[in-house]
Amino acid sequence: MFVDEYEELDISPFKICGILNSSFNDKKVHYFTDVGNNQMWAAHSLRLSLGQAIHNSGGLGAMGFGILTAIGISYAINDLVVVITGDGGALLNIQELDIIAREKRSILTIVLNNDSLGMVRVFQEMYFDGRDDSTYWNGYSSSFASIAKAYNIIAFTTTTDVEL
Ligand SMILES: Cc1ncc(C[n+]2csc(CCOP(=O)(O)OP(=O)(O)O)c2C)c(N)n1
Ligand SMILES: [Mg+2]
Repeated sequence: MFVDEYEELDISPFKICGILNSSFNDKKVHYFTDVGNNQMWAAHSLRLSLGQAIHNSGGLGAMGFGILTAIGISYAINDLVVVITGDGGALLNIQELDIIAREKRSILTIVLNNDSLGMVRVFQEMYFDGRDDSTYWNGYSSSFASIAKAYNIIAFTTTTDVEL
């Protein structure tokens, strides 16, 4: 069992990973994360079973890694491909959704949108008296689901684990 640090929320990274764990328990899955809190949450709470693996950019910390690496690996394997990325990392290579669409790659991409460059914001809270310069603002002008739909990808936004 893992401890859900955000138990009070209707949806949390821990709940999402819990749903992935139970939905894909007996399936071969390659998970990909980006960089930031999304990477840490996935590492904490994905429980890999036989035939499952998780990939990230490790110490390189290359934001934007998740979606495009998943596309590349999807050509090499026949297993399920699931990306867990942050909003910041997703935006660095959002144009790759066009490759997913036109090459008809079957890739489940989950954007954990906390409207924030979360990991750096946390450092600013810890070491810079909460001066969250450039890491937190009042949300985006667009929605990730709308961007994905513009690329003809099936997409939705959810704020509850029940709906997910
Ligand atoms: C190309 C690049 N730019 C900046 C950073 C520094 N950095 C590390 S984590 C992070 C925040 C990532 O934000 P987001 O993708 O929304 O993930 P979250 O931490 O919110 O889950 C940043 C800016 C980096 N690792 N790589
Ligand atoms: Mg974020």
